[in-house]
Amino acid sequence: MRPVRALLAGPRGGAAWPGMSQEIGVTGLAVMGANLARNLARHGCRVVVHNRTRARTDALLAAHGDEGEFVATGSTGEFVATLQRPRRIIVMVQAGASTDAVVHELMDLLDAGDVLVDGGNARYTDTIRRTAALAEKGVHFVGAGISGGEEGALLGPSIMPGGSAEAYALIGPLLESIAAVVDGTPCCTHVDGDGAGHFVKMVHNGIEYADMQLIAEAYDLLRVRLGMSPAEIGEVFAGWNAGDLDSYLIEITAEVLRHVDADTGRPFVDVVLDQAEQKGTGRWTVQSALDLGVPVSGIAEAVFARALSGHAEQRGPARGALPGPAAPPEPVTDRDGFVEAVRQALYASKVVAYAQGFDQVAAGAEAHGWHVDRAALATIWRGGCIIRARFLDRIRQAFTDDPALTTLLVHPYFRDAVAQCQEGWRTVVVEAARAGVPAPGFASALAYYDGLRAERLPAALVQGLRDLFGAHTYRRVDREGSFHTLWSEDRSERPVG
Ligand code: NBP
Repeated sequence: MRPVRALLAGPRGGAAWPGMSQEIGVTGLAVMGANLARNLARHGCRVVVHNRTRARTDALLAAHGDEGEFVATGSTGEFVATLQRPRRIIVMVQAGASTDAVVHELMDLLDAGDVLVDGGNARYTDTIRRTAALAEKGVHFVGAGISGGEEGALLGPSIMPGGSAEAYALIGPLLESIAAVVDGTPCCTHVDGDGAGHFVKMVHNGIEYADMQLIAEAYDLLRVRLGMSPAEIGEVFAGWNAGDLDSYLIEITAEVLRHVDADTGRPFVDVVLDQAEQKGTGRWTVQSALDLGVPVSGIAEAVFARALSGHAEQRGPARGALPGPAAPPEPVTDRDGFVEAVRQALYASKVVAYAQGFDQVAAGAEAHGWHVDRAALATIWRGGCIIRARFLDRIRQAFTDDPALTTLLVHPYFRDAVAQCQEGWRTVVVEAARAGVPAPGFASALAYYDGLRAERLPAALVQGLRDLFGAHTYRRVDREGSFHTLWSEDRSERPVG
């Protein structure tokens, strides 16, 4: 076996675990579990590994067994029996029924004080349920959101563990040692109790949906309105990545747009079916936001845009039947100006999407009695995860300046940054509508911004309608209390309650 110390810390890895005697079990060795196990081994852990199908375990050891100290086990019983107490186990299996099956099997074999970490993309309500069930046995259950895909799992992900403080004391330092590191700070923090970790991971994924939708709209507008090639747009994105928009998603957009299909020689984006798929975390985010009453319109538009793209049976007939603008839009004469306007629309809409996501985190925390430090969350999203971006440092600063900030949009930095983008943002939304190019992310973000800053909203009329047809009552601007108008009688007003 090669000396473990020589293999420590990949390019984004954290500090080595101090003791070298630390031990952890990983069960579920598909791409994420295998890479996490390797990351742990590279950081000096003795990693006891297990997978339902033994072949995966053998493949991991054959390919990477020399990267650290691995102990292969064949059955769940052997896996648990091999681990030192208190046992620390990370489960990396498919979320849902598979996680329940694994947790159920392990539950009977674990003892009070053991820590079971679910690093999969579990629904946070499932995590709350599992935490309560394992607590009855005194087993600590930690629902940990892990972001960064397979590369992140290997080189340093962003980790969002929930669970009790006691559990974090047992597992946190170990997780911090394998997380990405930004400015010397590991991208891992104890989010708060039971489902808090998976809740914020869900919102993280929702923001990721919104971010990608906005990027796609920017690409589409540049392509349709300016006739730019994907490779040229890739160059634009690469340029943007050197400024305020600097982020992983902008960086990989440039890469995907420059990619050429080897078979046809055509731009890669032109040979990919235009129907985006989803695994569910975006949908969960919107469902939760609806329950919480938080308007995450950017995330919702992104989820719906993917759904619309997938409805081929509607898109086909509509393509020929629904007319677009009567006259083709005027060609854009100021091409550089339009590119800059699209950049502004992208930046401003992105700030709105992140602001809405952080609002949902605050609302979820309040509803579930968690204390989630939004500055700490922005800190651990700066590296390792899919939404890592330069401006998360600004978000961290904003919530550090004012932990009770009602919306990111009113923090002076973001207020001014968005204000500077406003003209381009409005121009792009108008241009998109005129040209018949769908830009639901840009348009709804702008509508949200205008809704927030409006002196008066037409909600007053909505209240009037509700009172007329359903006697739902209303409040007045000039008096306390609730009122109802006798619409079908003499239209006099009565105080209610
Ligand atoms: P998958 O989500 O594809 O799951 C495959 C693993 O689950 C295999 O190890 C498989 O064992 C195991 N498994 C299944 Br399926 N049913 C099982 C059962 N009833 N009992 C025991 N094991 C079972 O793996 P992944 O893509 O590595 O993702 C793992 C987790 O991490 C998921 O929850 C995923 O949502 C999450 N995640 C993934 C990413 C990503 O980029 N892929 C990023 C972040 C989080 P087998 O080998 O015997 O079939």
